[in-house]
Amino acid sequence: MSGAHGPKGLTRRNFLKTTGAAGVAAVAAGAAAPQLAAIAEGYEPGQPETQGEQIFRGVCRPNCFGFCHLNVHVRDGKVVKTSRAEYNESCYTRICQRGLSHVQRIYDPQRLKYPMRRVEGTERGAGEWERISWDEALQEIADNIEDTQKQYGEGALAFLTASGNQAVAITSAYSRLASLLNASSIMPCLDMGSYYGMAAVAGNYISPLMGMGMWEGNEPTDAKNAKSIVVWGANITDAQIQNWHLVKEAMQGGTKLVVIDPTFTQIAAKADKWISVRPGSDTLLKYALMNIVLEKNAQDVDYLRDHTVAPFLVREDTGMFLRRSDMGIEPTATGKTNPTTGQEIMYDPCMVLVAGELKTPEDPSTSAEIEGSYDFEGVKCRTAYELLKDEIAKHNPEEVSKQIEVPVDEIYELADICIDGPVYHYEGYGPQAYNNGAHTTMAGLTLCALLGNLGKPGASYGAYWTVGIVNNPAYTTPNGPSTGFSIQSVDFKNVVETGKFGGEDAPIKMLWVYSANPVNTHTDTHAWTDTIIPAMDYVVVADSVMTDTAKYADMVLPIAQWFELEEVSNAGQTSSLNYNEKAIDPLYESKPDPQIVSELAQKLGLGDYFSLDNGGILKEMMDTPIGTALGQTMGDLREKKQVRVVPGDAEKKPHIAYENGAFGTATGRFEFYRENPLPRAATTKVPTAEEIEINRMAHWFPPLEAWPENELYKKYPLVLMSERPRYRVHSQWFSTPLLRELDPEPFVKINPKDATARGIGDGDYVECYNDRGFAVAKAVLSEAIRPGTLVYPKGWQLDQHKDGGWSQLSSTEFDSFAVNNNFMDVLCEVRVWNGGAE
Ligand SMILES: Nc1nc2c(c(=O)[nH]1)N[C@H]1C(S)=C(S)[C@@H](COP(=O)(O)OP(=O)(O)OC[C@H]3O[C@@H](n4cnc5c(=O)[nH]c(N)nc54)[C@H](O)[C@@H]3O)O[C@H]1N2
Ligand SMILES: Nc1nc2c(c(=O)[nH]1)N[C@H]1C(S)=C(S)[C@@H](COP(=O)(O)OP(=O)(O)OC[C@H]3O[C@@H](n4cnc5c(=O)[nH]c(N)nc54)[C@H](O)[C@@H]3O)O[C@H]1N2
Ligand code: SF4
Ligand SMILES: [Mo]
Repeated sequence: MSGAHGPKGLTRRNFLKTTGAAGVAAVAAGAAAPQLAAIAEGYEPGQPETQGEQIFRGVCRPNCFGFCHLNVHVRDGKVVKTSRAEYNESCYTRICQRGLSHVQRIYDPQRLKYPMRRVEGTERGAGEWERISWDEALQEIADNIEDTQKQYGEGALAFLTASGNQAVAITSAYSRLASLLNASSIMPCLDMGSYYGMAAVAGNYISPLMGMGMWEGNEPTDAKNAKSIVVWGANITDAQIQNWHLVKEAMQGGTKLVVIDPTFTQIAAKADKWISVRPGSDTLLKYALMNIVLEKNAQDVDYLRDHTVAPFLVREDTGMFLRRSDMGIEPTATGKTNPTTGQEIMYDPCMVLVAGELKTPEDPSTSAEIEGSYDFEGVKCRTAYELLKDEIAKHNPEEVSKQIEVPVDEIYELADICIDGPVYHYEGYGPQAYNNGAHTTMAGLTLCALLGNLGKPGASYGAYWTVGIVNNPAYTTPNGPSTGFSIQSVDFKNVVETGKFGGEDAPIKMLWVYSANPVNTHTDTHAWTDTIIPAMDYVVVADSVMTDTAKYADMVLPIAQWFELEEVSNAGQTSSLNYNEKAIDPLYESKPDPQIVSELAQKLGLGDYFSLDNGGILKEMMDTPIGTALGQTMGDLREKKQVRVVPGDAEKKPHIAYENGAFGTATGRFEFYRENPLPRAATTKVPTAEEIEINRMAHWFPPLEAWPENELYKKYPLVLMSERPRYRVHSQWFSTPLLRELDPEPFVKINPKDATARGIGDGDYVECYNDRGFAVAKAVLSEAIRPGTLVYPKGWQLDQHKDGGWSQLSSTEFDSFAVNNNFMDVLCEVRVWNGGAE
């Protein structure tokens, strides 16, 4: 990128001169903000911790998946530095440039100081605010809640959250309030293609011990046990930087690295092999690989027979498995409960073929065949494996090579790598961010099941991310779950436009946003600013800075930053609960979210439910019988700081997904074929019969937009993809001076061929546009970008662009089964910016 120009007094040179954590504090001293100079005064770089300095344990918790432990250094009640703290599992002792720049984030001059109300008579988004007292602010909110619910019903009040802060006290406090008020929830649809794809074929793995393997896969520390790591659209050096050392260590031990990505990313540059796949086409590549596996007779028949639905007979008339009950034998009770549905599991085995005879797979003498068919009372039944083979046969490597623009030799080479396991397939969130994205995850797992490349050290397919189950319904839902609507964020616009959901009137009229910035981070900015927000009578945003979403609020509440309250983080890739101490008092008039909720509850006559402070809420949530049994009480956490919730040990015994062929599906097997595909969540869309068929198995269909055959392609021939910024997590740290010096403004990377064809030079301001919107950014010409694509680092606030904004260009269209944001399924065109002239 050309020409870094940061705030005055903060140059690239003086940053680079200094080193590490001390460097950050030193730069903080020279930064423009007077507060920073004041707090860092007298602090020498590298100085040992002295008397008068206290160090608190902090957990850095944007959802970058790292949840690094930090030392929060405090002097005279002020944070002067953050440095790396030891994790109990030392391989997870890490920190990055964002973790090192918290001082500037805490004392950010742009930090919100007081509750602010939109000036009456001004437009939402016009930026006219008046400072008001907490009492006034909360009274006004309480009045609006009461009026809205009285007029439109309880569900007319909705809360929306995303991944701004994954922690126990905040989530529990809001859940308790929302359930008591019977409010609706606007559910985030982030990374749900991958989530749905995994759950579809491998099941939801939920157990109190494991936590919730929402995104499953072997723990990243297991990558070293693989012969090869195959990265499918993960930008690990930038987006999952905390795991790059694990990949590097594996490589030093002899593991090969292959990267499949349209872009020649940093990690692709470090790889033994890079395959530039056409955007949105990974499912085709995976089917071509399966085709080669069968051609080479490399499938793992034992694995298929014992751990997948391969031998189950599928009825041609209904698409259901042939079961013993089809023969008139009633299902019997097992006394076990399905962890996903909560329903009792009935024993009604699927039938398999043994030497041409129907048997149940549990029969110890059976050696089920995975190939074959059977005529059952005139209904043709074929094994599920036969159906998979049909699907695989549709995609031969030569044909796929043309479709995805990857030489056929490279596909064969990749197939050899996949066959020569164990292979650690590391899936990122790029391939799943298309309308067909869930199927790439289903296909990847199916490829691995075909090869028996699951459930063993080094053998994995996935994107590991867990949530420690910290659920005390007695606290979060004291009077039972909310009766409000659960609306998916990509569907919110549809609900607002129709006023209906699930056949009922659903007039959502009041929205409260916390730990989220949907105008910026969700698809289609205009859907939010022009349809959803205008349909609300009242909007509250709780945040620490004036985000794109906060700008459209009627009331903005300043929240306490992460180190200003006690918290427990319960998510991420480190398999643990992580403890965050309160280091300083909340700055200015800011308050922790749970306190805001509690004070509001007093005004709503719900005060009795909210007598606990943060520490009290945490105790209530953690010191449950199960928390005590598992050693996860607040006492444990305060003492140990980190408590692993996933069995095993990060280094010696990393978590292995689907170990011993155990899957959380209804059959307990890997279901590459499904009898009864269900959408991930209820929406305003009713799945068609064709969509149901498509969702029985991983299936190739083109992305909604990003495909050359699409009509829109003639007008908008460039696929617009985002990447995670090194210097922000989504929109967080957007105003941190140190990071802005390194990364001062929005840019977009263009292949020189595409740029030249449009008269675009390096450093020109360009406008990327389509029918939905536009964004202006600096052009960076780069051979690393696949011709026909553009790549922009995401997460800049709207007013940081010369004009427009990236999320204006994406759409709220979604796949009715995966119900996911299609962040990358976007076509656009680019031209030199005319400076805003009409
Ligand atoms: N610094 C930083 N770290 C972050 C975040 C952040 O905002 N900033 N966000 C966090 C969150 S919530 C998430 S979900 C993760 C995401 O983690 P990643 O998925 O690793 O991050 P991305 O940068 O989105 O990388 C996706 C990659 O997929 C590629 N890609 C796009 N389309 C396709 C395709 O069709 N096929 C293939 N094979 N590749 C494709 C892109 O070129 C890109 O390199 O990062 C987390 N970490
Ligand atoms: N173009 C494009 N857009 C994307 C993606 C993409 O690939 N491409 N990826 C998407 C993905 S995977 C994700 S996960 C989303 C993330 O989307 P978001 O969760 O909306 O993004 P963030 O910017 O991390 O956080 C939102 C806000 O939470 C606030 N916050 C932090 N801590 C607290 C707290 O304790 N209390 C309150 N009240 N607020 C707090 C932060 O200040 C921030 O303004 O972005 C999505 N957006
Ligand atoms: S931003 Fe992520 S990687 Fe960086 S210090 Fe924080 S948790 Fe760790
Ligand atoms: Mo995400």
